Amino acid sequence: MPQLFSTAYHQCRWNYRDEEDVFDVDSKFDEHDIPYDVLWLDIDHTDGRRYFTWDKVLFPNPEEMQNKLAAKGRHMVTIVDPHIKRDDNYYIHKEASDNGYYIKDASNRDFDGWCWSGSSSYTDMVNPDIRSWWADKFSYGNYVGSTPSLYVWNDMNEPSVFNGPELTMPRDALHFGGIEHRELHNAYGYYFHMATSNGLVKRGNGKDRPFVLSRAFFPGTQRYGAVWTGDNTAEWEHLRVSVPMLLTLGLTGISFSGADVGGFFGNPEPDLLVRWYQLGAYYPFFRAHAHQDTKRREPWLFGERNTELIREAIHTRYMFLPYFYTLFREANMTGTPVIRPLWMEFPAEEETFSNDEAFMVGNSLLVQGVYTQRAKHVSVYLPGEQSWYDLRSGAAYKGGKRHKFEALEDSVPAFQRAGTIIPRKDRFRRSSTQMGTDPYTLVIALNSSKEAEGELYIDDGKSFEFENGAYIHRHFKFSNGKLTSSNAAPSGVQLGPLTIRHGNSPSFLTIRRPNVRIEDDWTIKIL
Ligand code: NBV
Repeated sequence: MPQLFSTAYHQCRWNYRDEEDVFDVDSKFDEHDIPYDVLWLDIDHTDGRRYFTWDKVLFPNPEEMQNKLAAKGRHMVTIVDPHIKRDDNYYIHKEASDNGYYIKDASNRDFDGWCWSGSSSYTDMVNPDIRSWWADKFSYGNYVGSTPSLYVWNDMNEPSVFNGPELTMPRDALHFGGIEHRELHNAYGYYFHMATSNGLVKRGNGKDRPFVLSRAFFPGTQRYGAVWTGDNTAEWEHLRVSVPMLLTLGLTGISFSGADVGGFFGNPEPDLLVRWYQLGAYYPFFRAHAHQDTKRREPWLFGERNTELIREAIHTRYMFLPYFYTLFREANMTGTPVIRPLWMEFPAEEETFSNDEAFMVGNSLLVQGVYTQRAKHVSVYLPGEQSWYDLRSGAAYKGGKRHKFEALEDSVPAFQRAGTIIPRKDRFRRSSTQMGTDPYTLVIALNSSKEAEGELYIDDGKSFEFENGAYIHRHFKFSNGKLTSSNAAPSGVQLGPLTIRHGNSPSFLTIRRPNVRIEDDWTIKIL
């Protein structure tokens, strides 16, 4: 189960140069009224790419920096890669080489390869003792300059070796137990991710859930953190293929995945960047990222109108956080992916089989990307027998049919399925943390029998207490003119406005202050 903050929006770039840059970006999000939860630091925040260290000139006060962000409910992520600089003055290298913790080459010497840190060795994460040693490096005492609001990014863990065959480790390199690299290459990144993730759990004495993003993965990775699809390019085609890639990952059990919003290489034209935000807002993992050689592209750099459009896209994600979190719980319990190909929800409809341009978020929302520049129209197939409600206008459209919509600038087409109830939080805040006690909005989309159902899962968003039953899981049902909430557990958060959609736009009913608590059993009768 991810921490709640990590399901919100992440701002990344290779690299945010120094503390001043960090504060500038952070405050510009506020100036432009754009929420975000996490600011990321890439390899150049370190002292010569020695991970677990800070460049003392660029980042002289890392703790203070993190605390300033944390005061607004925000977090930081720093990168920790597996290539260890072979420098005797670097404590990680010293300990690893003294203890014999490195992967060996075929002649049984510490494998020496070239990577970001120059001549490097790689710790043997297949060995549980070495994983445990690595995990200890994340304690606040060992990782100097880290604080509880700091989380981690594992890159290059395939492992990448610049001067190796196919840019990786030679097949005859030797691991724990004399096993050759060829036997476990695909699992190395997974073990590295596991060790890092365990480190974050350990540093908080097992209380808080970890957050670690990894580039390499393997079956089981979903237990350790999120993944992303690696170095894509700022091209329309890369926006389009992000959907089948993420859908496939979800189907393999790895739900918490995303693609670099905006495209890692190259400079997106504003239209592409905006469309990417509009689609990326529905990726399970939502992070913008860019290569160091690209032009700066924070959301406010493309004129007022584009800033407004990006703000709106990010805000949409924040609105749907309660729904996403409920879906992450479902994935956590059953493995059902957060985003799903249409055929998963509508297996009887052949028309859905080859459609990988649209997808379902859970069973209630259908999202269609816009994949061409200055698109005038978008064709959307709406499956099933029930209608679909346009998220923006509330208008209802028939299912089992392809529709041609005008491509609106302000969002990609998205629809709520009739017969569903989606929990939202509609108040505009700076970060997900600040939305903690905000009221919920239930959007009730009635089907042709005037019924609808949905769920809401809530916990503290952070600890493992949910495993001991500290959560609220409500089931909502609307039928016979009555909305009923069933199930129980403690909290104190008020239910906010209810919007009930029925028939064609603008026929919907909003109950602004139902005055009931989200954790209680209740029935609201609509006369
Ligand atoms: O650490 C630098 C980059 C990183 O920004 C990117 O997200 C990774 O996929 N990293 C790859 C290494 C260099 C890529 C050219």
